[in-house]
Amino acid sequence: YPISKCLLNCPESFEFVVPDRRQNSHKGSYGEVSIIGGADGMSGAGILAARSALFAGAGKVFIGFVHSTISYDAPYPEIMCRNANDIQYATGVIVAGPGMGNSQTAKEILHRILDSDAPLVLDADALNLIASDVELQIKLSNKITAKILTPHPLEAARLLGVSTKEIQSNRLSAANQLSTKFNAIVILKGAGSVIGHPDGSIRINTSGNPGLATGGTGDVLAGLCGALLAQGYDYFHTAQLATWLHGNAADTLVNKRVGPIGICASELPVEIRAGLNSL
Ligand code: NPW
Ligand code: AMP
Ligand code: MG
Repeated sequence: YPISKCLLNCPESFEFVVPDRRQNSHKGSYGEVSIIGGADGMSGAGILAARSALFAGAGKVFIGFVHSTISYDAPYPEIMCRNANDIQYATGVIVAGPGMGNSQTAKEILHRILDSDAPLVLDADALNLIASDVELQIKLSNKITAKILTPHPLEAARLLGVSTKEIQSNRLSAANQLSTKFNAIVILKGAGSVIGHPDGSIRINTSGNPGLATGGTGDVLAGLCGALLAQGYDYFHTAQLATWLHGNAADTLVNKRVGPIGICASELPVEIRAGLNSL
């Protein structure tokens, strides 16, 4: 299969249409996203993901904070903040992991999430918890709703029980192994993110730059995936569009000389929104 067919290098390479916002629509038409994460000391990760989901057009955005010591007052007035134990796991898309930590509470919440029927985006500590718990791995593999996993190379290494070096030496194979193992779409992040489909299809993203090598950018990608899934995109299309838009946002910032040095994760959602509205 020619590798050129796998390259995501411009919106024209998408094999799907990005629909317009419908005239006769309302917030219920664009889905709900709940970000589960933001444990003590990492509330920023949850907030970055939630803000990203908001800027990417989700109808309603919640954060379920995993610990209770921070204020539940919204850091952005549009975002609804709860304790993770009080989130309704039956409605909307769940994005679990950004800043979730590896506490026993986090693990119990992840069990509840994997027992629910919610479409899932799993990132960061949700993946680390799964890597260390066989029961969670079985639940994830058996879950039949849409699943997108967004590991960076070390998270992928933990999930496959190998070294980061082994992941990086054959990224296509690693993405493929993970998507087969968990019957999920996998976005193996890093320069040239690789997207694997359980049927063996692969896409390689060409947007993005080393300005993205800074804390919180992955959390923004996870929230973006959640927003697109909530708006009805198929899970493979969600992964492709999100990965491309995320890298394209960083490229736009470089073109404006806001980077590559010093790009901040919180600057990406505005550019992601511009990218989405221009498609
Ligand atoms: P090294 O250094 O090369 O050995 P961790 P985390 C590797 C939250 N955050 N290519 C690399 O390893 C997250 O959401 C909170 C090769 C790197 O040091 C998580 O919940 C923030 N290697 C939690 O923190 C903002 C690569 O992985 C190591 C690689 C921990 O997540 C920050 C890091 O992995 C953060 O998002 C690549 N492309 N990429 C907040 N504001 O609240 C990564 N690695 O140890 O799992 O830590 O990713 O920071
Ligand atoms: P995380 O490590 O979870 O914060 O995710 C980092 C995000 O930045 C992922 O989307 C990576 O693909 C992206 N990224 C990191 N480094 C680079 C790079 N050198 N070139 C392009 N994208 C990168
Ligand atoms: Mg991350």
